Amino acid sequence: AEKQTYDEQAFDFDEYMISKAKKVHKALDDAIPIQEPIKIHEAMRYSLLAGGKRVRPLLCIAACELVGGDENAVMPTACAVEMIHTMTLIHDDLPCMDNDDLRRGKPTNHKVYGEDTAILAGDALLSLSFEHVAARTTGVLPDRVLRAINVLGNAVGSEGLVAGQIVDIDSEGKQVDLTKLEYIHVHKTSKLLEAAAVCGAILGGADSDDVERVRRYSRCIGLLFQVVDDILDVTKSSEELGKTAGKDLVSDKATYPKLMGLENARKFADQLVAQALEELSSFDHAKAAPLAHLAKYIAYRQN
Ligand code: GRG
Repeated sequence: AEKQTYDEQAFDFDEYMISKAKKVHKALDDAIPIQEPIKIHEAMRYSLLAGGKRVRPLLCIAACELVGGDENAVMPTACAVEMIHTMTLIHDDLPCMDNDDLRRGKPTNHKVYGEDTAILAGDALLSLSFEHVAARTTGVLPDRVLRAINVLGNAVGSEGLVAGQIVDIDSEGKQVDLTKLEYIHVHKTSKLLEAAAVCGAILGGADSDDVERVRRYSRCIGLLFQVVDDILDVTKSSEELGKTAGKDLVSDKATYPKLMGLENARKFADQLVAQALEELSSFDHAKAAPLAHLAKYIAYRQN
């Protein structure tokens, strides 16, 4: 019953998201000045400042504030997770990966700057992300900064995003069951969302129990993100086609609706929201409001 009360709370989630996103945008803009060599800095800025929902920085900041920390303490890390996210998108769009021409409504990085520069822009963003946390974090015990860098490195590498991507690539054209689908999503999507929130909690001064609660919350959010994405793909394309079977029900790609049916996928999403809210239940209600609303925003978004 407690988790139902968030709706009634006087908390303006849209206002919260917009104001935080603006601050993050400004901090990202400041993090990469246009300097020599101009081409690489422009390419980095092109994708980083192209828009996007800024869900990861928001998670990082909200988790920090949840445990009583200050926004300024996590801003460099909030920027770092968006730099990492952006570099994975740049590399994911390359001809040797997904070969996409459009991202965030604009031509992809390699379409504008060429493949060579796009690869380097991704590399430079990844490197800068760690440098930025190490160099710019202030007002936090060094031990906590080290722990945050550890969490970030783990989320990106061969136990994180890279693991998800390689298993995804290797599954192409093969039968993918629910266990494998979940493995891919947990690594490609949840790991970085999880790292964003966990780093926010660590830098905000959380004890280990609270860090684990935030970790479990964000793991639900990551899966939720994917389940809802899969559901929207089906419902959107069936609207477009005016038919019951959507694009992803007929394509080769494994999705939740395909493997468990649309109704069960919706039930799974509902369970994940409930679980996410449950993890927040021991925190101060007002401080948990942004994360509670974020869970619902991800669950009930229409596109
Ligand atoms: C780390 C060197 C290195 C490589 C990464 C390419 C790759 C290996 C991994 C791919 C990871 C990937 C593209 C995962 C999908 C993540 C995802 C859910 C993207 C969509 O995120 P949104 O909706 O996007 O938050 P916006 O544009 O709003 O930021």
